[in-house]
Amino acid sequence: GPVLVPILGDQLTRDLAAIRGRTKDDTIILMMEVWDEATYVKHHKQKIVLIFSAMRHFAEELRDAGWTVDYVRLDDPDNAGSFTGEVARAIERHEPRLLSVTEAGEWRVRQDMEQWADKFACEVEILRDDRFLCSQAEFDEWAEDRKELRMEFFYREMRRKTGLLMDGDKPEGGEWNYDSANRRPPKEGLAAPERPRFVPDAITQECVDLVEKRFGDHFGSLERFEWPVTREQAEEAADAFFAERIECFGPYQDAMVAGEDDLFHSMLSTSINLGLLDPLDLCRRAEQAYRDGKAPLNSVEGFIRQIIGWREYVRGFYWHQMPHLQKANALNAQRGLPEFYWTGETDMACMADCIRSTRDNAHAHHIQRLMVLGNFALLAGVNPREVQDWYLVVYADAYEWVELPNVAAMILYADGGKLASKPYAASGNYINKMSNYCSACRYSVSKKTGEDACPFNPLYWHFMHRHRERLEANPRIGRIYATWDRMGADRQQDYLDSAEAFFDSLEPAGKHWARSS
Ligand code: FAD
Ligand code: DLZ
Ligand code: SF4
Repeated sequence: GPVLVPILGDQLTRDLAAIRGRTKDDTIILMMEVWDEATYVKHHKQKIVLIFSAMRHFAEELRDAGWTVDYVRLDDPDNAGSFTGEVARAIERHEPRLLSVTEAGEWRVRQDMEQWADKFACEVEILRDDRFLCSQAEFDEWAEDRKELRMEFFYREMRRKTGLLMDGDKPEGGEWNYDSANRRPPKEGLAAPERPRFVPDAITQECVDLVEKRFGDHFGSLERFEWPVTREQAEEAADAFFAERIECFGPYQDAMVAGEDDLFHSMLSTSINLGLLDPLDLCRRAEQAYRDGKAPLNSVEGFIRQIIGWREYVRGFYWHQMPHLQKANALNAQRGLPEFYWTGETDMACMADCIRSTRDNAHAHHIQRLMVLGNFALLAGVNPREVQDWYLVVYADAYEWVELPNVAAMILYADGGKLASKPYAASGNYINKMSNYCSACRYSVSKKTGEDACPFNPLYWHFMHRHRERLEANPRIGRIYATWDRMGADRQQDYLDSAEAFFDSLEPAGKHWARSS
């Protein structure tokens, strides 16, 4: 029999390990739209359209290149609904001599995959996903004996390994990290060049109709669907980023402007995660822009750090910390996720804008995810499982391997500080400095307590107060308690009362948006 090669929805490249060594006349590629994947959380509608459309387009790409593709659609009457069920059916159809698959990105799917050798009569091989620079073994070795797993040190290893922005054995320009140059607040009227937007073709439109019909009760808007769904479109999006936006990427990386949903970000995460773009190739292009004098070092280093630093690091961290990372709750946060994360109905102008962008685009940029939406969940003490589900549902680029470390460890400190040296807690001041949100908000960012005070202000102190025992010993935080102690009991009580009053006004999510009951 032939070799059967299942390709998962986020493995859409002909460079994939399981495709690379195969011959066309001896291989059947299997692609499966399955109910379990579309509903293990109730993904944003755009996320499902994106993945189905990109899968269907990739199947065409493969067929055009002469491969045999067995493509199972969601509404095929015999669809078994799961990867394992569909692989079993395909084995009956094709009687392969070998099942060759590239390891799944997520724990949940890899657990299933590891059963396949026992379940199926044919031989099974699981290949390493070498779209990532750093293998699990390499990460585990790096992490061994380290108490703290700081990205910065991992990142330097990756710079050396790839030779990106290296000047011999020294970092280009003398520093490894130019983050301090990447915190410019938005100036009045800051706006970025329009990025390319991709009009749905017939294949995408069919997916839109399918999702409206089958997943109509999922979160999110389908009014504008503009994501790249093919390799050519993704390349066009990358070209536009390198031509028009990378120059300002660095300085305005942490800036937020109401209604400006992309600013100078690359908007390439969906394409990278699907396999439409190669991350190392993008880094090389960024370096070239610097060498050609088209982009400053701080922009290029920042971009490269996000990819060979953060992206590789969180993936290593995920596998290193699974499965317990899913349940981690070091700060014992128990509050339900407020309803407004789903509806956007809140008077906090910053939260409302970030949630609107999330609903309209299945996207928000990094600092919105971190310092607005994430910071609020941290300060309010929202249960990590509910926050994890939300992030996994709402972003088109969300897969558990990248979402979970960012949510549990980066924003919520639920891992107790393995990833971050301190919680990313901030009061309204930070958001005011880095955005134009506060001028249009019904709350006053300069008011510290009382009804009109920016909720981030009392929430910040409530958080610091309730976690004093754990945080006081941390040298990067401890001195904050000197400020708190100097306030005196009345002022402290005002803060705590204001925070409690705000908590009382929160409505927990009513209907179960993230998971089917
Ligand atoms: P850019 O700002 O242009 O950055 C370039 C690339 O760097 C991104 O495309 C991405 O591949 C990579 N990158 C940047 N930051 C990170 C990071 N912290 N972790 C991993 N990769 C990074 N990214 C996802 O791809 N999927 C997620 O589910 C996801 N969830 C997140 C949840 C939280 C709470 C936070 C704080 C961040 C999350 N991120 C996630 C990281 C980051 O916010 C997105 O990658 C980024 O906003 C994507 O937009 P962009 O392509 O314009 O990124
Ligand atoms: C996210 C997703 C969705 C919504 N649907 C599918 C699908 O029907 N078929 C598929 O192959 N992949 C899908 N995916 C992506 C998978 O969840 C992702 O490839 C794995 O979880 C990675 O471990
Ligand atoms: Fe957000 Fe507070 Fe500013 Fe309002 S005042 S936009 S709640 S930071």
